[in-house]
Amino acid sequence: MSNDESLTKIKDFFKRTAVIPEELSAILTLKPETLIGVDSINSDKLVEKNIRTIGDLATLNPENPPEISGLSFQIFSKWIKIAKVLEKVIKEQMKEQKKLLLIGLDNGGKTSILAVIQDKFSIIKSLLPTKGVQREKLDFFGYPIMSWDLGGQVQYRDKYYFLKPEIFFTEVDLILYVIDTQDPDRYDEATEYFRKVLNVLKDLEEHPPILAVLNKSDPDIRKTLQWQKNKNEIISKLDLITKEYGRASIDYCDTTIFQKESIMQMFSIALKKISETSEIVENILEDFTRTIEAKAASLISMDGLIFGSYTRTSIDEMLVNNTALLMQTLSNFHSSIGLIREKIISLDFPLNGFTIRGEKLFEYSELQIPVFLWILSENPELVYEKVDYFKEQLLPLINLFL
Ligand SMILES: Nc1nc2c(ncn2[C@@H]2O[C@H](COP(=O)(O)OP(=O)(O)OP(=O)(O)O)[C@@H](O)[C@H]2O)c(=O)[nH]1
Ligand SMILES: [Mg+2]
Repeated sequence: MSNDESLTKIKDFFKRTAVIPEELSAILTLKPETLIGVDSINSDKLVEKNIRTIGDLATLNPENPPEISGLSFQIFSKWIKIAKVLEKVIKEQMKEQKKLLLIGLDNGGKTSILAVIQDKFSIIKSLLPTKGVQREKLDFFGYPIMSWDLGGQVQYRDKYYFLKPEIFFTEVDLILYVIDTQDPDRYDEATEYFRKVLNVLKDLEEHPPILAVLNKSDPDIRKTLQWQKNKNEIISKLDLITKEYGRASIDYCDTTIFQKESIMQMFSIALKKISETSEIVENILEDFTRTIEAKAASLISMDGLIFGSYTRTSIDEMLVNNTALLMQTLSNFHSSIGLIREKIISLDFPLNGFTIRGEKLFEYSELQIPVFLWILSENPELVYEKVDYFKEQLLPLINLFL
């Protein structure tokens, strides 16, 4: 992103009346009240605590901000997080690309997963084992990612990646460790390779987040008891090693190339791990959900990427996300037969006393993929009054990182 582009995107975080300096670093010296959502009364209270600028805000700990009467922890914490995001963008001028590493034994499905997220379904049947590392710029999500697909055949696993490990394992933003769940005979081999990867990361003092991808969780297989047993076995094996290396526990995701949505959900989790904004998006959704007295809110793109959700219970989370994904599939079908895409999609459950409602908020990436805000509410009318305000808060974050 160029200096000018950063500046344009950063401006979205500020009130229209604010005068934004051309010099990026000078933005940190602006008063907190220039930010959208910060009012001047609270801004005065901040000054009393010696928090005079956005730069000062960014030095605070969002988990433990100073007490300020009349200002909720949640809102104060959100301001601090936004100030930190701005500081990060300004100071680093944003790193151009995120580095995503796909590692695992040969035949696990790494290259196939990359094909699915790019809708290159037809190449899957003719894929050959990857020779060494294959780097590819992914331009879906509108989020610049360089994927490093590390071919898993033994000749590469044994030496190639580990002779000069700094080439492969430094400055990594996320590792996807891909496992073929249908091949329990190779679980031990997969576990040993995982240990090797953790070991080299430890030597290099690198701590990227890791997501274990339990691939080939095909719809029919997933229902069998044997597969459940196998899944538990591989999880406990990997957990043991993770503990051995003193790392925080890793996340697991079931995927199959036969259900693109399983791969999109895995990438939704991955995106949360590499994007500083997702936590703020969830904060804003939480704030929104409470204000409109709803049960759940979720931000989902038409291609099934969940940017963030806030729900009171896990049942509500399943309800809102699964309903939204199905309704979006329906909307895509309507669009494919030439109907104009509705801006608001709503489904009533009168016997259960709630409504699930989706509204198009933005489009992202060059492909202009619509992003919908989904609400699960007993009183959806309240949404109408508040949605513009929340849109105003979410838009700059979406523009900056997605
Ligand atoms: N049943 C099933 N087969 C899959 C799935 N994903 C990949 N495969 C198949 O597994 C085989 C290996 O897939 P690849 O994507 O080439 O595996 P890879 O991990 O890239 O292998 P290397 O490049 O050697 O490291 C192919 O025949 C794929 O069609 C899946 O979810 N389910
Ligand atoms: Mg491959």
